[in-house]
Amino acid sequence: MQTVPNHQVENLQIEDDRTGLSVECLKRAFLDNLFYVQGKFPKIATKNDYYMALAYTVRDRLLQRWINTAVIYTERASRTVSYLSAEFLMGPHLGNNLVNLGIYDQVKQAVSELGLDLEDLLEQEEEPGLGNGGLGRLAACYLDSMATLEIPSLGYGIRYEFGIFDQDIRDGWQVEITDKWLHCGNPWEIARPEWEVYVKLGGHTEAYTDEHGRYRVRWIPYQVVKGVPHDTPILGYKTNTANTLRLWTAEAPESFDFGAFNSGDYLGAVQAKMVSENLSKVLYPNDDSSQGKRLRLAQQIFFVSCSLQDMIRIVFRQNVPLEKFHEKFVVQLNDTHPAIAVAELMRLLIDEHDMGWDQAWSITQKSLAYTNHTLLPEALERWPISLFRSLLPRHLEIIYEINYHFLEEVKAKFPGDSDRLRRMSLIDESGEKYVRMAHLACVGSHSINGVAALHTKLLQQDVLRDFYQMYPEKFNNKTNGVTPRRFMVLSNPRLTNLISSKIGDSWIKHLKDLKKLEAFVDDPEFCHQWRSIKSAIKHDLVAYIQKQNGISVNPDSIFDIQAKRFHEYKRQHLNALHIITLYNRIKANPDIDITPRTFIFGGKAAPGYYMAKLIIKLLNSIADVVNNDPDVRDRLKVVFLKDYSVKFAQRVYPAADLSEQISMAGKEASGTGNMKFALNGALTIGTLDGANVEIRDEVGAENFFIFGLTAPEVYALKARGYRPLDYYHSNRELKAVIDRIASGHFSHGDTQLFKPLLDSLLHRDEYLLFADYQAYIDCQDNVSQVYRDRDRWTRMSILNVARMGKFSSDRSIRDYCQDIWNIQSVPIELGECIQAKE
Ligand code: 475
Repeated sequence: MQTVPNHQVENLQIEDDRTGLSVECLKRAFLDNLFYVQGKFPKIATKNDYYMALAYTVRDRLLQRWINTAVIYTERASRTVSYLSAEFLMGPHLGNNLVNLGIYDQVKQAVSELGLDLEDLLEQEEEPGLGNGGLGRLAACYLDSMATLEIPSLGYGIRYEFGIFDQDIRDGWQVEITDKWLHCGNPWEIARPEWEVYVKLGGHTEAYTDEHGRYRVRWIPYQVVKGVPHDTPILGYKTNTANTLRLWTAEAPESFDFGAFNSGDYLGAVQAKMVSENLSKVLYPNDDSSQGKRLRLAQQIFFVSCSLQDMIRIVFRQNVPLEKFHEKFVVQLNDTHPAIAVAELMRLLIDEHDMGWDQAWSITQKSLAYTNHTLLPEALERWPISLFRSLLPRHLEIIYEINYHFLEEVKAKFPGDSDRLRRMSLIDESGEKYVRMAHLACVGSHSINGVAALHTKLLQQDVLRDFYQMYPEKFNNKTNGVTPRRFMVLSNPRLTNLISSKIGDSWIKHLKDLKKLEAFVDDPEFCHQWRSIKSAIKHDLVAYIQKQNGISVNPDSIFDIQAKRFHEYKRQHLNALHIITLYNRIKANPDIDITPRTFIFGGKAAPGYYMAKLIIKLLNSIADVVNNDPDVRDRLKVVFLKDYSVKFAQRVYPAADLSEQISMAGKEASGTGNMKFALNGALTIGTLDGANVEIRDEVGAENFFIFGLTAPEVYALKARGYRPLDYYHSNRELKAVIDRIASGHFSHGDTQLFKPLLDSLLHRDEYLLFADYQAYIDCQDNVSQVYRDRDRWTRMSILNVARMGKFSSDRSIRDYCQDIWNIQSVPIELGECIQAKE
């Protein structure tokens, strides 16, 4: 569709009621939106109507910035980061936009003068759960930081109709419920049907000779799907920059099945429509595993092709020659989920835009950069060749050709090393043939990065070792970060205000400024305030737990929290072994002096991951027994908070005393929850894994509870031959814990229920719980001791926060900009373009 220049429209003044920030103006605008957009008046309005009216009021204020930003980027054809991710775990938009617009307090007052409560309205928002965990949330933090740093950027992904499932707990087991996040409408997005694109799937290819006598390939697809972009503005913190998150929905093209319609096969045509729409129907709920499902590959090519075609459209619209695609865009691949971009960009340039192979390859490599997020072998994506060919016949041909050139390069660099060729090939030919997506991403990108120093080192030494030897210059580390806007300013206003009252508020944009807090660590008044705030927040969580779980919790106990996806490598069950150890000590000696603790868990398990679900059942079973045993006398409480989400996380991080980061060393790529907890003043008990290593380096070993085997020790132990039974037989407390579970004590006498879990520990223990058990218990005993010295604990807490500056996602993004993206900020002035140009 053409845009029509219209000077009358250009000269329109944007009305004040859509931009004004005074309380009076906000009230007027709110009522106006309630009436004209939501079609309600106060007498019959529901809470959701009020939420929607407020959301539209806030969106109006974003639009002015959004349009200004788009105009300036277009006029200047600014270099742009394109962040391709199958997941964006954005969390609720309303509160975050209020913070970033700087109008939280005005809006609170405005709605309160209308007899409403802002917290109530915030609670009303259904969050877009378009991600599983760390990887999706990281993408969201990065969008926030790019906007805040005024970096032109587009997030590209899928607008799943159903995001990550809602979790219920029934009889202690996880039950999955579909997430209908769109059922009340989504006020934050604007559909852009005028920028729809088409994606081909299936069918076959044909070679032909074009009018210049060149060899060409034509792809005759079996199916064509339409992608429609839905845009959400991403506002920076106190800047005018509003970037775009562009999510694609899949639809059937109107024309495609006319054949079927006309032949009277109405249901067949509708069927084809449903098949198309399936592509953006549901988020795959697996975190850290890949199952090689056809629909998943179709989702990947769908959003990658839509996004690359969209970028090419933008290149043309801005009069940039296609040969300069890589100067206009740098495309960051968030794991291998979008790695098909390597073949798709080649295909678009060669087949659709007549470019030669060498030039297309050079542009592709210069444009793409790849971030790896996992060290788990089962998470490395591979697609069976037969499946790949049936869905993407042309891409397979292109991949074969890339592979041919690539293996020639390897041969030239390492002559006579056929084993290396086999290991590095883009095609795994050891048994059934597979396409290896990580290899494709490595070959097709100019940058390969891990997400924490240790992770990058392990990639270089182990998982991607051959590629490191081949292309050492491509490898770099970009330690993850989190946005302090959502995870401090919005979620922890009390601590935010205390900090800002002492050191000003520059830290919100320059997190390293938190360092200034160190000057107050010996100020008793400040320490007292610090402690009262933590206590007040804990009281709030106590009330919530009472309401949600009907469990009364002692607010003076240690709030010991593990909140993350359930996975054996993350070892929630090691935490369980500690709980039972303390329980056993109480049972053996009911008068024992134990520092009271509340163990809080939150997190989902992949629906098909039986062991993870059994661990959830175990925790809930322990909770039932421990919380109701009169001997325990409220010294221990175990709480499983169901349906962990971003909204929920914001409530949990500020209340934590102790953050559990206890993965087996060498498995957690980085972790980002570890950063959010520490930023909110929790102390960490953790292994030397992922970013824990760097957090400890920053906050100081004396302010961090470290335990367990290091990554090299893990490898060494496994190489020696690990025998978990030896630990069981030689460690009295460990044996008692295992025996207690095996006896049916937590399962109403059922000795079979947890047997699969116990068998796996006793006979394999892949994640070395038994090897780390004693070190963990000793470290926890030390935590309990230290907690009794409240002044010391508070001091450690303050120093943790003061020294967390490195872990802002702003720092991560600055590093990406400098080392990978080669991009500068583009500040946005308000009013210079869409307001009257006389
Ligand atoms: C790491 N998700 C964390 C975080 O870098 C790290 C995998 C397959 C399919 C769908 N989702 C996934 C992940 O691999 C993932 O979330 N990885 C996590 O990325 C951000 O902090 O250590 O486990």
